[in-house]
Amino acid sequence: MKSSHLTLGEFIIENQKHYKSTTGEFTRLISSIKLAAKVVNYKVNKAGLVNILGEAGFTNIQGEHQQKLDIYANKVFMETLINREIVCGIASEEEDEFITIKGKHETNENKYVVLMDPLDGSSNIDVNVSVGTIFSIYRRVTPIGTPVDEMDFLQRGNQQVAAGYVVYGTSTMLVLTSGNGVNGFTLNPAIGSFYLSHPNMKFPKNGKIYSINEGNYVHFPQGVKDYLKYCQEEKEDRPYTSRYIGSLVSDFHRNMIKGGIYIYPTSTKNPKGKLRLLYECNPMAFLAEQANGSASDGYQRILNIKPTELHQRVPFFCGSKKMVLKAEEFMAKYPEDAKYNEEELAEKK
Ligand code: P6P
Repeated sequence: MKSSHLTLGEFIIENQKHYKSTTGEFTRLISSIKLAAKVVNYKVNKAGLVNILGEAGFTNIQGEHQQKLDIYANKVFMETLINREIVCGIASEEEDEFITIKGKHETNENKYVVLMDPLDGSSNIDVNVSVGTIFSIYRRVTPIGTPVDEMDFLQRGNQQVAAGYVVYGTSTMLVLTSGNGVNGFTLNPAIGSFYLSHPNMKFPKNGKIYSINEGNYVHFPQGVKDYLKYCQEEKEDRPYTSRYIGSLVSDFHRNMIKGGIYIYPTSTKNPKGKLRLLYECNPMAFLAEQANGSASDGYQRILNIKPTELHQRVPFFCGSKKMVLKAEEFMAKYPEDAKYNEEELAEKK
């Protein structure tokens, strides 16, 4: 069967050995994420037509106003995963604490936990800009059959079993890795199936696009300011192009196809950065590395960072390997800025 006609389900079956689905649990888990993505996709694409836009009047643990679609997307992914009893625990940007999933008989023999940002970039919905879902999958580290514990979620990113995102854009795509490269699947809404459209996705080694909110320039650490000046100076290969749409998944996706770097650094406004380590930076870093890109906090590999709390934030430099390396060269001149989470680590001692 020509690979371009493979559905996501067929692709996983064909690549069984890579998808660790000894008991089919993993396949069922991806299948439930696929279903939830289709339901959210339908709502996101209809958002302009029904009275679901605008503030829901609640805020999440980040203190961010929750758009109604945030809440809706969280509900869809949670219910789909819980109803199918495929995982033993879930953590979400929209939930203050992690959720333990009990089985029918009060025990749950499943071995995977899922962490997710159900609708990232949701402030873009009202202006019809792409948004996305980000997910990260781990094997639990506590005994199967017992209630999950925080340590099942506070695992380093290099322990991820799989990670991916859904980008609800001009077309809806599910981009997935389980440690053997990155593959992109495009939804055919007429049929309701995701088809392999971007096999073996790779970041170009270098690129000419940088994605950062330059409105925060005065608040950036000096290393970031120096790197931005480097990107903007008149040289044979520069200035680069600035492209930032305020939606991590969309900026990442474009940069992976065209080559580029995405940066959300610390700033005086966000002293630890804005993006969350567990369900934004780790999954995107896993995808980046599997696509020959890289991801750091400006100083160390994102996937090596030991998490200390569920919603912790880290600075994020991610994209074409040579661009991330160059940015890190500028950051290295200011080692004091590497200590952005020092007091957090001190508290944990
Ligand atoms: P700012 C969306 O809220 C998000 O988490 C990312 O998707 C996006 O890249 C970033 O924050 C935008 O943040 O501060 O530039 O508006």
